[in-house]
Amino acid sequence: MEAMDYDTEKPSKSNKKAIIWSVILTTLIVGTACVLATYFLHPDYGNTTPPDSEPVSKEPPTQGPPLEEIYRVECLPGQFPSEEQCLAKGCLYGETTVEGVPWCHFPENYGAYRMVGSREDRPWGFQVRLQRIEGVPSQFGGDIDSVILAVEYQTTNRLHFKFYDPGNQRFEVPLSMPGTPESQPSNPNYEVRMTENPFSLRIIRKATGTVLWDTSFGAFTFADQFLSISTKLPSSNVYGFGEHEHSSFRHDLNWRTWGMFSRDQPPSDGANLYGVHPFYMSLEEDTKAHGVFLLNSNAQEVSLQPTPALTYRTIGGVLDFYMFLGPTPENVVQQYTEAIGRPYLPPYWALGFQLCKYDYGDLDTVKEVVASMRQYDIPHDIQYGDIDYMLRQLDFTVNPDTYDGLGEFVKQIKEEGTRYIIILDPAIAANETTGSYPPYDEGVRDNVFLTKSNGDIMFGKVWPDYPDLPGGTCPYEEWEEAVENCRAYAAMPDFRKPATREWWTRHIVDFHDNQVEFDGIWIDMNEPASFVHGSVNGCGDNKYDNPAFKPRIWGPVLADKTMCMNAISYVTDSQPDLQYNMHSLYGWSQTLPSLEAAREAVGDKKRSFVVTRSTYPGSGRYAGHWLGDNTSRWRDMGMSIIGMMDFSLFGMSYTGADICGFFQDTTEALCRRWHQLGAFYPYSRNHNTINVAPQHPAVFGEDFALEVADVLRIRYRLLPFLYTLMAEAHIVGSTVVRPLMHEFTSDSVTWDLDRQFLWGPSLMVSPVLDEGHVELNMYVPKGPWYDYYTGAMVNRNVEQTWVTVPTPEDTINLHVRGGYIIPTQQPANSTMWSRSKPFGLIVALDSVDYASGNLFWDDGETVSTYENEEYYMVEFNAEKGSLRSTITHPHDTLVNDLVLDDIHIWGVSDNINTVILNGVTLEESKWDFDTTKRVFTLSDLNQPMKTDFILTWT
Ligand SMILES: *[C@@H]1O[C@H](CO)[C@@H](O)[C@H](O)[C@H]1NC(C)=O
Ligand SMILES: *[C@@H]1O[C@H](CO)[C@@H](O)[C@H](O)[C@H]1NC(C)=O
Ligand SMILES: CC(=O)N[C@H]1CO[C@H](CO)[C@@H](O)[C@@H]1O
Repeated sequence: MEAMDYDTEKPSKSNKKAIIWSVILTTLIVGTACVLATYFLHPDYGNTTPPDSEPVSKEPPTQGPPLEEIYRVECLPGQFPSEEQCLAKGCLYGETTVEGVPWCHFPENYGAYRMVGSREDRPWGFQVRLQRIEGVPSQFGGDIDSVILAVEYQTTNRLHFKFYDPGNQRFEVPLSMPGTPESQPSNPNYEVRMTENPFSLRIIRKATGTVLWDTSFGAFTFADQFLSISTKLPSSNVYGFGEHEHSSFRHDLNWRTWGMFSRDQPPSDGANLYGVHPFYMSLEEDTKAHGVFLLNSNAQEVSLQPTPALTYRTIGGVLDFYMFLGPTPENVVQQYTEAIGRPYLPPYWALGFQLCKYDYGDLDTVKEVVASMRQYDIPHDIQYGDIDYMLRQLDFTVNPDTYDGLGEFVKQIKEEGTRYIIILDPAIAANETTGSYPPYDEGVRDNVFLTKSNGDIMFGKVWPDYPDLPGGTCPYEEWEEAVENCRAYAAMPDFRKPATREWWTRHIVDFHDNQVEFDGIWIDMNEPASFVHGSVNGCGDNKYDNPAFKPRIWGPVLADKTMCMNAISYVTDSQPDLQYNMHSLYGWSQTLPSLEAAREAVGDKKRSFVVTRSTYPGSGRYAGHWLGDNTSRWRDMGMSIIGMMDFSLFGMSYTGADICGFFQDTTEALCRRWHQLGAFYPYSRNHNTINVAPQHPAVFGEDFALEVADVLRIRYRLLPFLYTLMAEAHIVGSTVVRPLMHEFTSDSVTWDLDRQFLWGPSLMVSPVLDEGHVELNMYVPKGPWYDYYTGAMVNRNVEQTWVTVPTPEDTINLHVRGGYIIPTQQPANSTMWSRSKPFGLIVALDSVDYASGNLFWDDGETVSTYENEEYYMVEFNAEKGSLRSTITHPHDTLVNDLVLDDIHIWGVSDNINTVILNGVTLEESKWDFDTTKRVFTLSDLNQPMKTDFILTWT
């Protein structure tokens, strides 16, 4: 008996062979059964429902030979089990030297759930019941026996499917998503099939038969603190998932696992960063695209493998998926943002250049920096105050020693055209003398903070200092000592409570009215970040802070650098829950209340501005996002393009990285190139940290300052175009920073391009990203394309090609795509002045002399101008020999004093003798035709924007 027991646990070689055969046979049999049991569940396939008889329960999976490496899905992730422990879970064990390949993995056709009963049809789709198969070993315990899968056919291109526990209301993310439809679309582009035992799900694109999802892979698991599902993918082109530092836009499927849990973490390879975006887009082999969103906020990870396949693992909530069928990448983003909410339209001035630094030291230094911007005439729309404007880093205070007069200064620069943004961290200092710091006292009174289960406030520590430090500053250099001895207790507002939102608004409005008339708010440290782990008193032993499975997120515990998972955190006023579920929603939950408070503070129905560090799907509706605390390194500058492209997929169009880098001293060469690239960030801000060399545009001397002013003037010239793109993103959900892949999807070279990007469909930005380089190997997709600076064509009728272009130190490559018209405006030192300057047009003709474009214009700062029809919209169309404008949404008062002065038409094929504007021959002094470059330039037209025009040339 002893020997036999031993044999069962550790099969001898001959035993192993027998088992191998039995597995192969079982696999064949089960495999056939699966095919037979595949139901066509779409109504198009008639009323085929599963048989009512209960299928025979399956034996627990038998152990067999390890699978070929690319088919392996990890069993017991993160546990590194021994062979015995692995086999005991019904899994297979096979050592390999290939990094990332799991040793302990699920057998083929493994399944922990089967379908029971019949499919229940509903007006919106159907649901089925899944039952855990008896005898299948549990991975981490807490398995839920009975699970419902509800499949909603929401629209032709949107499928919603959710696995949940019918016996127990589990946490669901309080994001408002489209509701259950009353009926199904008549001919959806997808089809859903299932196998019964083990249960698996397949989603198929009807038009092509491409299988978009196939979960007959790995193991579907639904336990209290471990929910997992794997799917094969139709191709290796996977984009998205965040927030991470990705070294390529297209994912590396070579066994990478990405944790998602919001964390105060400077971008580092493999780290989970500030926001959470469980969304990916996949480009199928035939270049159709689809997207998948997992609506879940618990600590989670996704593992990518070369099969190609992926596995989701999360530790709470439900498995709530939305699939978007595209079929173009832009369609996918439009459909995704239709569901989670379209990006917000920032005020026009928020597209201007922005300047910031942590620890200017004092107001006089800020004044000097602002004066140096004026001195070199560098466009400057926004100046910031980081936490050093505060007294001891306390929200809603101004340091009376170093920033006395800040309120007056802000009033003055605003009159000159430069706005002011303040930072606010969520953490509220708790150690001020009672009565001296109303934000805390009133917060206690109104019960606005995260608490322990007994109702006492749970304290962390962030930046605010204790009031009584000797000499007023922290004498400790060492981090841990400073945290312990200098940092005050800090309470975290719970922004899901109405009382908190009232309290937050009250203090924001009060600060605006009585101290500093800021224009918008920058919300930082809202992961929420803390310098102690969990709380000042730890978290205690509990299942939320110590789950059996911890996804691959940084730090030894979930509460690393944040609040305890067992902190009480409200979903709604009447629904207390836990940080365990709400943690990654913290920054998201702070965003709308901050925007509403800022709007109330600035008044007059002005849009105001919020930029946030921590984000979740839907954050784009209310705010922009900077890419975090990057370092002043060449590689970080390059990766900022990928970061922006990722956020384009996540429905946030107002993004950018800190120009010249945040940590460490920048160099003049890096900072020069970074200003060139940053001039094309939708969110264009130069910012760096404390104790590093200043890096504002004027600090490197006159030549540098004038170069920065020049490249920013290109930005300002193009602002009407950028604003139109932002408006389109807001209206239809298109991307602003657009990967070339979105426009040239059938050109497989573009699938990997992430060192160049587009603004909308038509402006290509190709920066130098490497130190010392003065030429660039640049990809030019199918043309024609025109050089922005000269209007010369680079490739009429040439197929796509790589070219090496000289790119001197002071230049960034910009190209305009034939077929498009870009609206421009003469630049100025801020948008306050540029908005009244004459407009212009760049008309880049395609190979049949056609081009079109448009302009969206409003007052640039009132809320909901599109929704309230308080905007002006004009379309431009060029054909052979003519260009006309058509005002599609007139609004005379908005454009009364505005004119169009210059037009640049590129790629004109026939020579020009006569030019007629609105029926009148134009004097020759107003136009010029360069017969070599084929560039036709008109100037001083003085054409009113409030009337249509027709321009012809022969
Ligand atoms: C800071 O405030 C907390 C909460 O009231 C209190 O427990 C703690 O003792 C205070 N610490 C100091 C140094 O005053
Ligand atoms: C900005 O330019 C305008 C003219 O376009 C000028 O009147 C104004 O003084 C300038 N402002 C600053 C702050 O330099
Ligand atoms: C320079 C830069 O932006 N690098 C990284 C900054 O951080 C974001 C994430 O917040 C990354 O995506 C960028 O690649």
